Amino acid sequence: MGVPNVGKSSLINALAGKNRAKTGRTPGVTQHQQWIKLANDIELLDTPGIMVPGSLDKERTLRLGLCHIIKQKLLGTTYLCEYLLYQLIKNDKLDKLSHYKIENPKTDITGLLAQVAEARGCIKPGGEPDSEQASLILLKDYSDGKLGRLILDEAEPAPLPEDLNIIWV
Ligand SMILES: Nc1nc2c(ncn2[C@@H]2O[C@H](COP(=O)(O)OP(=O)(O)O)[C@@H](O)[C@H]2O)c(=O)[nH]1
Ligand SMILES: [Mg+2]
Repeated sequence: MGVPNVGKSSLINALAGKNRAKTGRTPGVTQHQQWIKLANDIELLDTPGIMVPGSLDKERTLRLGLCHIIKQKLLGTTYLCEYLLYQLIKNDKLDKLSHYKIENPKTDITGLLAQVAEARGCIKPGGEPDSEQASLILLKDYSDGKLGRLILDEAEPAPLPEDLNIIWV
């Protein structure tokens, strides 16, 4: 069991040594429970992903969307790109946008998506940049690691156990 799109079905396939369970890069690929037989009388049950009940705060929702744990189209791809841009700025990684060979990438999402659209030839019939298409490109490139590694969570050091004794030698 686990949240969507973390590799549950892929792990079962790896253990089974064959591709019995359907896998894919978006959440909701596994729609039904499916028993998969391994050797030696062991069966594994593949299940659709489960989410923590209740509502999540806005930022957690966006983080899960960027990782394809919540469907991106449900949240809005432009909105997700805006959060991705915020994360690139916050982590001092705007230079990763050099992937698109854009001179002076804009730091507002409307401007940036127009630049990506032009760089990738996504132009609507009237000649306007297709920002929707550009947002899909940006999100896919992030997922594929083409914009570098970006940790979305705030990483806090784990507290040390109270009874820990450190002996310096
Ligand atoms: N990089 C990487 N990708 C993985 C790994 N395991 C699964 N994936 C990919 O993650 C995506 C989701 O995998 P899937 O098995 O369908 O996840 P599920 O929804 O939890 O069953 C697929 O595109 C897999 O190819 C892994 O160990 N490393
Ligand atoms: Mg699955």
